Amino acid sequence: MMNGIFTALLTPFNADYSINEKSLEKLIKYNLDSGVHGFYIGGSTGESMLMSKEERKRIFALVKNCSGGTVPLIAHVGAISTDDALDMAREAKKLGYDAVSAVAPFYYSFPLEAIIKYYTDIAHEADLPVYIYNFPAGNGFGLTPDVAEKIFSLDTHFAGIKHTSNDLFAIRQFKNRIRDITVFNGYDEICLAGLSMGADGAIGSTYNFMGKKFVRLYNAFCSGDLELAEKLQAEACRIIEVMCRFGVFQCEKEILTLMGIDMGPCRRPFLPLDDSGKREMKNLLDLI
Ligand code: MN9
Repeated sequence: MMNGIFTALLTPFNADYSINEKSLEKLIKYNLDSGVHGFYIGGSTGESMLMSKEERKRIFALVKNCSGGTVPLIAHVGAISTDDALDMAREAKKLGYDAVSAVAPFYYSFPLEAIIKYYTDIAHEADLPVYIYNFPAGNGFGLTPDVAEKIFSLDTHFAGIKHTSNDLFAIRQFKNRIRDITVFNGYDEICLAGLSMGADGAIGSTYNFMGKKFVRLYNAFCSGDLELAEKLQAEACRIIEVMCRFGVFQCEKEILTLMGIDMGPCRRPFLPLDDSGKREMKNLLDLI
């Protein structure tokens, strides 16, 4: 079973928006040195919805090659099309990934039965543990404990949920009602709250540059040092609050660039970080 702090890996781009493979390697190395317990590849943070299927598969291969096999890797294969998701899931399996994850199909407001079938198709095809990516604010589908229970009863590959939602009660419900489930907290600003409601770990974007802080927080929580865990969460929240004002991914890329890993821009239609955002990120550096 997986647990701990997983970095939802950013995708560095060159100025022309192509994938910056050198920086990706550096970013992975930096995160491994920070002590993170695993990687979540090609999710929202990785700008996967702004990438072609071929690029997403390329990222899976690059990360697999440079992560050295020391930590578990979860490939996000979620797509609006089941066929695309299955194609990426097959690739993840072929590359030796430890698990796949998928956001629910979106845009057409698919009926629940269609969404359930999408997930069981992925579970069947990937033949790997499957983590449902619950991101109601992003794709309009909220995974309730009832629906989760139903999906998990349909195929033994279902292993867990990446819960990117402020509904903390749901974490406890998933844990109480589904045997052996692994729940990852999804919003870094409530990481400690998620852990205290039973989450086994956390997957997040700010761990790209704050991995060390959150690994300390996780260890403090596990060893019962709540005072330290709270202090670290408060520090992180001060940073995340500023980033939310300017655009989280743009800010993360700016911070890492300032730290020496050239991350480039976010893909359009994300707007570039303006000058006041850049100044604020410089000011935040000392707090990291
Ligand atoms: O992967 C991320 N979720 C999204 C998790 O970006 C949708 C989080 O790490 C957030 O970026 C972060 C800031 O809100 O908590």
